Amino acid sequence: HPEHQYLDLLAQVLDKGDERVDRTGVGTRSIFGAMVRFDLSDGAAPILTTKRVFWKTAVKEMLWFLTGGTNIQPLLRENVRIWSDWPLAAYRRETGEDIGQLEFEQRIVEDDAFAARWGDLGPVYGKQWRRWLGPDGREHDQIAELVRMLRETPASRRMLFHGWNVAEVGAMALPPCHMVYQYHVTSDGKLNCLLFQRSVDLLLGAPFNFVGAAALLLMLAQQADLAPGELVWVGGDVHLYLNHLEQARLQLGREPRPLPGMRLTRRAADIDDYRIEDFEVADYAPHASISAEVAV
Ligand code: UFP
Repeated sequence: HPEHQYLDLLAQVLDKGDERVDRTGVGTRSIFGAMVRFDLSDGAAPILTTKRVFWKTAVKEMLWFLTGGTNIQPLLRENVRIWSDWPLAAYRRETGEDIGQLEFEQRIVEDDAFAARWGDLGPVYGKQWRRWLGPDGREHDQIAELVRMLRETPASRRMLFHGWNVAEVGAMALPPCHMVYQYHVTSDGKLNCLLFQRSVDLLLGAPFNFVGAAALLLMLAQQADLAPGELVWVGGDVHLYLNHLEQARLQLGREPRPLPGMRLTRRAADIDDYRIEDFEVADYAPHASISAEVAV
């Protein structure tokens, strides 16, 4: 079962990870360098079954990246709250006001001026993917260029897009974790993706990142008239936060169930035309969800 690759990694980090204090102050156990491969060609999706993964949230996040947006307002309007911690922390720090998360999120949703002032994350993923600013002032749409290459030069070894814009990393709420996506087309028309993720919260981040990358692979394959192939995921610093160890042990005690299927229910006109309703996940019967705190 492909999920054993993830569980083995979880066990390895739990048992053998190097323990140290990290940026967040929470502390982690970590290993450096790991690979997980998922075959999507038979319709299976890398949505873990040993706990419930809220796959729609991950797909909505991916769709939001594709819009090129960097403000959390549209995410919150879709009830996606995974990016709220950073703007909230900035608001509290700069105003000294001890506002609650729900109240902060509500103000972002209802008040456009407030959202413009406090909801922006800086030039994160969406900006770099769709509007990477060149030295001549021209913006580069890496996703559109990728789709063009997949169609026109599928044997190319240059089909990738990158989030790590060195000149702008300092202005981002969080530098890209899922950093570079490279694509590869086989002679029989299958689309493979290799995602390099420099930093991996193995309990909370990775399961989401698998789903986002798979959703993107399905969209790109459809746009280039290719069949889904393999998702190869490579992690750099792969870690478990010290307040996630119990959850990891709980998950490791569970037996994986068959992976669900994921497919697109409609042919979209272009890469900007996808909606959450276009994604269908079938036969997902996971173990219960496992809650854990995000380290900010
Ligand atoms: N992280 C992920 N996946 C993501 C994301 C963040 O695992 O998609 F945005 C985690 C990795 C790490 C933290 O625990 O967020 C980022 O911290 P740092 O920038 O110090 O690596």
